Amino acid sequence: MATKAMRFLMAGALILSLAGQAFAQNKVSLRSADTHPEDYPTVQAVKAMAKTLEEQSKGRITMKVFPGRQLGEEKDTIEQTIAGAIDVNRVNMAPLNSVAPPTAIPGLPFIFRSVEHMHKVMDGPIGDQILDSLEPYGLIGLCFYDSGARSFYNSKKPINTPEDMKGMKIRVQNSDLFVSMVAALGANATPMEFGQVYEALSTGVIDGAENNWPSYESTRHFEVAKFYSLDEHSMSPEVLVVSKVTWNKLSKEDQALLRKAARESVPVMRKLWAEREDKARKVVEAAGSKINTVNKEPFIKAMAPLYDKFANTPQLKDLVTKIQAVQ
Ligand code: BDP
Repeated sequence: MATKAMRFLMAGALILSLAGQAFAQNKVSLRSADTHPEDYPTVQAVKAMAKTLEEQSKGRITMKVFPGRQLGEEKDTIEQTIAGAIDVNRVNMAPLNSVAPPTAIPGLPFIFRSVEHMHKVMDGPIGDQILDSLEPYGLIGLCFYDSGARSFYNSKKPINTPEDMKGMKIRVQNSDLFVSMVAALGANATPMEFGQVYEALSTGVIDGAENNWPSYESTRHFEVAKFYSLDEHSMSPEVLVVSKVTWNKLSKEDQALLRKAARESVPVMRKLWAEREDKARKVVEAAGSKINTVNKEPFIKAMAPLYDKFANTPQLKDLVTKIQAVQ
């Protein structure tokens, strides 16, 4: 027979263990994927977010960032994020175009007049509408990060007009929009994962690709494709998403914390991005890249039909009109 004192102690132990379990259940540890290397602005921004999360939750929420494709190429990590095997993912919008059509709209050629225009649109209700468009497909959009403007680069010659691109094999992201952009210029689009581009350029499987300054530099593509032609055809931004499977396991409070920490990482990213664009440009110039500016008019004209092709519902057309109207 247990004595009164023993029963008291046992009840106390039970309460402590239940409280411990509740605390343990509240612990959240997240895994986040990124294709870029450790020192890239997107990776550093998500790390800043992880720090904020840890501080604001008093160590209860942790997030480990896996850079450099450790969790796979973007196509695979997107699938895994939708399935709930990866919690958080920083990707470009392009590979999400086939998942959620509204994500293609900010990537449309020359839709933004400037970086300021892009910030104003993506920071406001239109940006929120695009983030929300991911939810039916199993992803919760948290925030956008800068990605500058994407331009063509190749191993053959400077591109001054679309005619210069005739017959060139150009790598694009896994996105019909990007395939169509390159096709509209008379070149052959080759969708390929980011991690395969260096080798494909150096072996001549492709003649060129397209990206912003920091990616052209960080991948060292400039070593094997030295002509960088600043047509700046797309400003398809980066986006940070959470798996809906993970999201549904979080309390309302933790969901709010994640949203807040992500938003707070945006100005951090923008500062790092501006610095990195400058640095990347200097690195590739010093390494002998041949950079030329182009008259954008013939590019704008050649790619104009893509607006009807990709903004092909009243809702998507409205999105285009609203973006263009933002002053
Ligand atoms: C970079 C994006 C990255 C993409 C890559 C690409 O930051 O998310 O994977 O382009 O071209 O600018 O695949």
